Amino acid sequence: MNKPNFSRPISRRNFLKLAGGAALTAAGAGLLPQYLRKVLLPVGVAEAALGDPPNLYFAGTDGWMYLPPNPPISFFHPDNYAPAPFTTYIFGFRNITGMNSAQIANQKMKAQHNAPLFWVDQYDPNANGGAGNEFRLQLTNLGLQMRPDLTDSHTVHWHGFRNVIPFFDGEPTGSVSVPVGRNFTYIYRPRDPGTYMYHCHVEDVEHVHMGMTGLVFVRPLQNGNTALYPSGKFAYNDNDGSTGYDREFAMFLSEVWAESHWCDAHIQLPEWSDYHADFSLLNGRVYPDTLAPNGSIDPFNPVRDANGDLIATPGYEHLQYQPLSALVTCQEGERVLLRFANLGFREASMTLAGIQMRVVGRDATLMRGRDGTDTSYETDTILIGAGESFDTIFTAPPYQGPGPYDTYVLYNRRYSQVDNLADADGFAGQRTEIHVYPSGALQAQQYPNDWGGA
Ligand SMILES: [Cu+2]
Repeated sequence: MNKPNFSRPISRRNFLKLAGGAALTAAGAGLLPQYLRKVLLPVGVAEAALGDPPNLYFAGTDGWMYLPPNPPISFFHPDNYAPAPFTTYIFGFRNITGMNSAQIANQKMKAQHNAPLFWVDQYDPNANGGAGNEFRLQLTNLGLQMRPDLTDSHTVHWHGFRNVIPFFDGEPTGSVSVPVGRNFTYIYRPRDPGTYMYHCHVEDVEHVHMGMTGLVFVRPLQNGNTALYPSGKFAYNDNDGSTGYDREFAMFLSEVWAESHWCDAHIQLPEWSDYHADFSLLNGRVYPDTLAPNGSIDPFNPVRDANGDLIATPGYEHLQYQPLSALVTCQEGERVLLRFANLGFREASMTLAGIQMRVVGRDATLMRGRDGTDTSYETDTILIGAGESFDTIFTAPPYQGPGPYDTYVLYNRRYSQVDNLADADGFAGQRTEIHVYPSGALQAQQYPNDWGGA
């Protein structure tokens, strides 16, 4: 934290950075002069509130993940530093909520990709007896084990979140960021339901591409209204039940350019204008790993070992740090919400073969004109640019059998992104499956991307 220097005038930007730095710890907030505290902390947030336990606690660090090693890409992939079964160096986040300090320290070099999926409720000023339901996300920075020379800070920036003040932007020249060993608590009052993505905004071409990216969504106040749709679950405040759904699945698109990951591990500088993705990933995996089971993905009920480490599903040890499955399981007749977000650098063209999807939201906005006109539409393909999100709902077709379920394919129809430069037996990319079961075969979903006991 820079020492305040009041002997010369400070610009508004430095003023905010200074105050943000002071807020880096709960104790720091208490050091703010009264007038600064009033101006700079969100309304109603006293230092006592900053000391409340956060809803989630994340750490930024580096680590290893797995991508199919065959065919190898020059000497960049698989990385010869990578401990088996892993292949690829990453930066990323981990959910350390509820860990003790020893467990937290153990998570250095244990980043995951994509970053933990999480969700928050739309802000309701009447919640908690009128106290509201602010959401607190605390962030710490464990440093980069492979690159102690890089003392980069990290931030959490909700891309598309309509709260454009430096506290939430995370871009380091105009905002607050979290240096190694420090803590910062982001406090949100989300007012616009829908699907967003989040990423670290420091050195963002590098930190985003290296894996500090994930999906976050905001649940609408309309949730719980079983008169509009029996499940009481909605994507938006639609007032008519049109965005009601029975199951929901996050579909997060990202990319890996193997050379840049190798360079970061080997203390080399990648030339970012040479960018070309070798791998296109869906929920941090490539097909057929996209179909493998979830690890512990409910951020509010995390399951870990005694050291705090993620637990690999037996038989899928290579996916220990890629816990989010992309397999969709549902029963015939159910409405299924797919929440797409793309934080690769290229456009994707996601096709659901044989089932029409209805696009009900784009970029966290209900598809409805200002005069109320319904602008939702049906399609089997959505074209998602980098930084865009889509909410689509499909109705699962009748189960036909034989077999326990019917299979439909969800894939990126851009050949280079579903194929990932592979030969016939090589690694495949952004492709997964929809499994449609007969009625009564599955349990209700416990959390997004849950298979319902399939
Ligand atoms: Cu970062």
